[in-house]
Amino acid sequence: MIDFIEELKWRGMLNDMMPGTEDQLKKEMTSAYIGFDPTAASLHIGNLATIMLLVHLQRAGHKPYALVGGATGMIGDPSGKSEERNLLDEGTLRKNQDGIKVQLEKFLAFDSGKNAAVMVNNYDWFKKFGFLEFLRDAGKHITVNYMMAKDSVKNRLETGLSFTEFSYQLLQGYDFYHLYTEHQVKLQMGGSDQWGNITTGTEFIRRKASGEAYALTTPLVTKADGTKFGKSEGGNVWLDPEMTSPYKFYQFWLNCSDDDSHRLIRVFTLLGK
Ligand code: 383
Repeated sequence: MIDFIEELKWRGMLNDMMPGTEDQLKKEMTSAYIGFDPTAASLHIGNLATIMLLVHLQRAGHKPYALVGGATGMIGDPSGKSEERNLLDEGTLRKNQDGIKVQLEKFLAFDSGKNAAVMVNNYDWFKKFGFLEFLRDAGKHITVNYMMAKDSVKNRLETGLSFTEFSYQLLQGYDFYHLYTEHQVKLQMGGSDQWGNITTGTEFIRRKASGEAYALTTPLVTKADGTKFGKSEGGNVWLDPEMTSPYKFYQFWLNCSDDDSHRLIRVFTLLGK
């Protein structure tokens, strides 16, 4: 059986993890999740880098959860974004959500017994949540001071950040709490841009459930010019062949520099040492 953390280390896929994460993974079959917001009709290769975390997790005998952000997609994560986003309409969100689901299904084994992958949608628990109830049950556990210390908020204090986007970390934090209490999910993973949101979740779990949960991030895949593979910036490499043609997709990998390809082969393929 492969060791998940060792595997990530030699592949250069480990950015940061909370103390105790490795012990938890050694102790028992652990359920871990990553969230994907339906902000576009397709996932891109930046998302794929983190899907690979779930793939390795499952190959190491643990249980992967893929969360589709039906609710969080309605709000918009300010992490790594320098400007307020436009809200997406319901139709677009639904279409995006369906597309992303189909893509995620291709990478994980959903019928492999005990550690079969599970797909969840946070709209399922948020649709029943009233505003007052949310303020009392969720908001009360996290201080504004704590929320303001996150990079996603700090970086926007000059340029502006709506109350809507400011609240985003509470939604993601609450998701982790929900999955922890309902599905025993003890680890949340993501790109390094997600560290702040993930740790709001572990904080929630500590305060609301007196529980211990863990965080692990992978380095963001960067473009040749050092910038992030975002979804709303131009030049994305999409997984959907209608959005990035197979020709362009192939050319993208072929055109990678030799220096980059060593790194990329370790992240995007299952080839061994
Ligand atoms: C929503 C609800 C959760 C947990 C996570 C989320 C989504 C998260 C987010 N993620 C990005 C996205 O959706 O915005 N707030 O595009 C990207 N991820 C992954 C990875 C990444 C991040 O889907 O770094 C790149 O792909 O974490 O930017 O309860």
